[in-house]
Amino acid sequence: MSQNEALFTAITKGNRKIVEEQVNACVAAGGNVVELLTGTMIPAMRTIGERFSRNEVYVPEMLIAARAMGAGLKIIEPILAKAGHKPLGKVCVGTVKGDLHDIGKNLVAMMLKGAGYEVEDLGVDCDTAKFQAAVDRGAQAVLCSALLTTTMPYMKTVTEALKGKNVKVVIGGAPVTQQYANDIGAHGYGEDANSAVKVVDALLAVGR
Ligand code: B12
Repeated sequence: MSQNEALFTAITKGNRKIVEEQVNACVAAGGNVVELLTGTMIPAMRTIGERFSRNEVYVPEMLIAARAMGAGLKIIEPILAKAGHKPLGKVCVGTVKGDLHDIGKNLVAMMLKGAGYEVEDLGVDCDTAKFQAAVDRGAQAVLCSALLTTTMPYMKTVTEALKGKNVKVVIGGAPVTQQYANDIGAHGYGEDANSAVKVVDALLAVGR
């Protein structure tokens, strides 16, 4: 998979204008936006995380990189979402309590919309009451995201609060593993936004 160097650098440097220009140029040329996302944009965010770990950049740099990434995602979102069909099912997505990371969660929401689900985005810092209310509004699957090892345990709280309800709990995020999902009794785990769709398809018995 080839990498768009200009876009990669623009995300890592938090240059929103160039990110928008590069993504728009790809769209205008009829390029593959999924490839742009997985081959360039997500690796750029991973690189920023590695630099943060090495103390080469700090929170403000992470934040401007995230904003630049968000601007690019905004352009891609309507292209990924196929409008005008009957939803395959209703799901909700949220980042758990105490956690403000939303890029991965937004991607998961985007991919599920694109795959034909009705998606309620609950935002960040979601407590169990928020997830429960979405289930009461008809969500058949709850997708929880966590990026911090300190907020990950809240997924157990959510899973336990929803036990006995007619809903599937799927978890994901950088520190989360299949083993952790098994340990806390979640119904599913996905390592990325594509696998989120596959896991939800399987749990809700949606055939493609
Ligand atoms: C950008 C960023 C920020 C931004 C977030 C902006 C935003 N709007 O999201 C800001 C600057 C606010 C931030 C703040 C903090 N951050 Co931060 N951040 C990151 C960074 C660099 C990138 C995260 C990201 O967007 N990745 C790109 C997306 C696409 O990947 P992703 O989120 O993993 O999502 C993918 C998969 O995980 C999966 N997925 C995600 N969710 C779900 C859910 C389901 C259901 C499924 C199936 C799949 C799935 O699919 C996604 C797409 O493929 C990471 C580094 C990293 N490597 O993750 C650190 C990182 C997560 N942050 C970290 C830290 C420490 C913090 C702070 C505590 C820093 C501080 N001292 O203040 C605060 C905490 C704030 C809070 N309460 O949440 C640490 C966490 C360490 C740990 N082990 O807990 C990391 C790992 C950096 C590091 N290397 O140390 N951060």
